[in-house]
Amino acid sequence: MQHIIDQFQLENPVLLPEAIKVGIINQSFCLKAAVEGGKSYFLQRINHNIFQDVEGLQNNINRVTSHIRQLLTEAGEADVERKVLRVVPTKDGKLYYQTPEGDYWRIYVLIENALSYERIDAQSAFLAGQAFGNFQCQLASIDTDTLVESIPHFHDLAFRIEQLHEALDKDAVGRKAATQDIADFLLLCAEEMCLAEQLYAEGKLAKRVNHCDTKVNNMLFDQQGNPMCIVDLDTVMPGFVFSDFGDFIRTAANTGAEDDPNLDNIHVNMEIFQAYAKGYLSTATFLTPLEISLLPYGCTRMSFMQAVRFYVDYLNGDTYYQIAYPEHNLVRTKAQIRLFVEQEKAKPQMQQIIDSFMQ
Ligand code: GN1
Ligand code: MG
Repeated sequence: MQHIIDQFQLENPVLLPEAIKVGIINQSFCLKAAVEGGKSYFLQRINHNIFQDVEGLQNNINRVTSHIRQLLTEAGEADVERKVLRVVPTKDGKLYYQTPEGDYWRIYVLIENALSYERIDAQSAFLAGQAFGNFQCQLASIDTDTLVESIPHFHDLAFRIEQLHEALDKDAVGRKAATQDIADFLLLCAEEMCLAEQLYAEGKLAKRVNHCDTKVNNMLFDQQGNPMCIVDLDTVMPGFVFSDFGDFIRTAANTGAEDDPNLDNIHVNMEIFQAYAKGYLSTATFLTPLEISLLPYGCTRMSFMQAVRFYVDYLNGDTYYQIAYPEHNLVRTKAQIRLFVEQEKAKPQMQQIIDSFMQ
């Protein structure tokens, strides 16, 4: 791995890479500074089966981080380097390194003394809502033509339903028969959940630049508990605002785990929902009344889409997500379906909360 590290413009020597577990797509390592007071780095092998246009992906990230850095600098922010990621170029000025074997690697400067959470309380959810609303405002001034879809049709639910039909038709590893009830349920809800695609086709809904992976653990907090930096920018691309609102609620306002084998653990934490919505609506000033009124739909949409994606991967024989045990994607699917059902039940209450902030 030393050969890979040597390709990049690091400011100081680093210790041997330590594998760290973040996300379920890329492989990540920490490169701690080998000298007192030196910089540490975050090394990642990009999963290029999933991100097939690595050049476009890295250009997106560079575009977004440079843009945010400029806005923060203009606003006179202190400590800008802890508030936005910095991509480390290779010695020949590229944003990634491709090995002779065809693997892709990239390095960021590590943001030290940062905390990330799998679960947060209501006060942090409020601050996180403000921070994500603000992030979307910052991205609003990026010309969407300068970004590529790093994964084509990533949060296009109609496309995900097509993938479901294909996976069912193929039944690549013979998992369909035993899970037919799941397929039936997902297909039954599909049309209603594609409301955003329908409104977009009718010209009623706009696309905006979104993060598209606003899981609670993709926000770094400082030691005082204030949101500092939004990370994991692989999927920043144009989409519906529901992606970012919904994915945060999907992960932060679930009393169970994303892959909880005990479905009874899974409920909507309304306190977190309320706090996040309040924070988000205070900074996401660009939202139209239609977008605001559909935020509860945005939550059910994202849990539903995640259920479809996990189930498709299960049917396809686990080719996309890293799994920890053979039935992991099925367990994930069932947990996301339960969350979706719980959110459907909580929708009227969610709507009331949103309405109360808009009066
Ligand atoms: C993947 O690897 P990670 O945790 O950043 C996925 C997200 C899913 C998430 C589910 C590129 O994100 O869309 O919501 O798993 N990212 C991609 O945990 O597919
Ligand atoms: Mg991600």
